[in-house]
Amino acid sequence: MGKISETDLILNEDGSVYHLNLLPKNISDTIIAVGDPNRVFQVSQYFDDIDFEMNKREFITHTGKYSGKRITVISTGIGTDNIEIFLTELDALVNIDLKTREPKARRKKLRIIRVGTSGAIQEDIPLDSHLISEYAIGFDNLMNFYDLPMDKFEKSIGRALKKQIGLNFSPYVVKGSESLRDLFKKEMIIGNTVTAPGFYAPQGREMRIPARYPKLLEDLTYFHTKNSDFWLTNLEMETAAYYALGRMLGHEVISLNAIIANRVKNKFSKKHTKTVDELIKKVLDLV
Ligand code: R1P
Repeated sequence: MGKISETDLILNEDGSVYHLNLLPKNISDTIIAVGDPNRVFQVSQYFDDIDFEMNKREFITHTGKYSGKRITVISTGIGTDNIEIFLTELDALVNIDLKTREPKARRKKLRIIRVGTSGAIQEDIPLDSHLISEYAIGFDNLMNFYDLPMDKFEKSIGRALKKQIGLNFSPYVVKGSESLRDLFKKEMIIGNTVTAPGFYAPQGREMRIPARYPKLLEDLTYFHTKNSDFWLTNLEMETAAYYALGRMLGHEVISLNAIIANRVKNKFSKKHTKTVDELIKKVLDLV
């Protein structure tokens, strides 16, 4: 690969990447990613010091130290389209020489940990628990524009879901980082997460207009493969894009979910800020 053009890799006047507005020196190799921009402050309040702050659009960044570890926390806003921008620009910061616009010969691996909120779709997953996404299932169309390598098992889950729900596309299925899963698993439920391209109909909610798949939630709750113990556990809006692009770009990525709703019981947490806070503290201590 040669030089990347000015319109493919857009840089700001100070040399920073276009949307994140960051230079390579502004980030650590360990990144905590959150959806809600306010959650950046909820994380960095625990830092011993903050040596860098930036905000542009929904992407707020704080870099600092926690117990001697340098950590960056960045918000992404909602949705897989934002995650594409986020991961591509983060990767450019470490794996492209921004001066020569050429990919570096030695690739760097980042550790990226999503600390998000999510709704459980199994009755026995308690409100205010913490769940690690082992696999992610993407109902969005981002991966129609990339050639994501999937193994036989991942492809079979996608096909089975297409059939069961009667979708006119196969969802993409991708596993997260095993080493990061093992780092956090003592403290959390392990599950498989459905990433939806919207909050309402794509997650089985109906308000004033009818949804195309009225049985979506039920189909997801009862989806189960015969030859393996594979259940779907929760719904959110980013994890599949994290895992898919993480795999393609070669970074370690894991998604951790504060379960703030149970969709089967129709219950929403009364202490969701505390539940997220407890997740943040676990992550900071273990990472
Ligand atoms: C929807 O309310 C948002 O909350 C969840 C979903 O993935 C979506 O981004 O995660 P965050 O709380 O991390 O944003």
